[in-house]
Amino acid sequence: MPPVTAQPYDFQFEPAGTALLLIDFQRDFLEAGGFGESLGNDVSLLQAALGPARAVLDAARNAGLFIIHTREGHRPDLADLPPSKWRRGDPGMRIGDPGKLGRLLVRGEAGHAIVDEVAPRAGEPIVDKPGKGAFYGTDLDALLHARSIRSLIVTGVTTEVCVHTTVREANDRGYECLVVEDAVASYFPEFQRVALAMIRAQGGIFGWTAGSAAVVRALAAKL
Ligand code: TIU
Repeated sequence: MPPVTAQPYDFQFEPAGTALLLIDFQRDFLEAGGFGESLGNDVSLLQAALGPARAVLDAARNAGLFIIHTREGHRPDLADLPPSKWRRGDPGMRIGDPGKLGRLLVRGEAGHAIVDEVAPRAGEPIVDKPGKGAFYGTDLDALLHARSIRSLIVTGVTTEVCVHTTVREANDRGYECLVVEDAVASYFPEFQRVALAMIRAQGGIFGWTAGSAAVVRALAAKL
């Protein structure tokens, strides 16, 4: 089985024990008028991750990997929203306030949906998460345990927030994480660079990183 050519060294994985995570590819983060823009960000920077993420998603589907999508968002009554999270950002555009894509970061609103390019298919679980990490307050660990998953290939937005938090949570739970460099994106180019460097530094302190082409090549070789 060929490994993925990765940093700090090759990433070994078995398809049956590996899941692809697509983190928070939601309109709220990628499109104008959503939560990401309400925080003052240029959301167009995140679009670059969609093509590579789609390529990895197609290859993972072909290879039969377990595929899990996540969405960050809150209950319509905001009962699961800590006041500390609500208070951040522009006081005129807080979580739950109406925006061009519906109420910001609220489940069921237009902005909460995953963008068409990487939309889930039937049979691919969607994990709704109230926090930045995909393990906090969710059944993600149970979904992975039920399939004896030990390795995660990780894509999504944003690199230094929800991707990083999730990879750190996964690493402490014993999962081996490969972050796909061009299938994750940040609103801040310098954070993108440094966040990826932080994962693979110190002999892979949180995991591995590799480009989407290398991941697609390894997945195709396993067919
Ligand atoms: N603000 C920011 O960069 N990200 C988030 O708030 N959530 C995710 O990363 N999904």
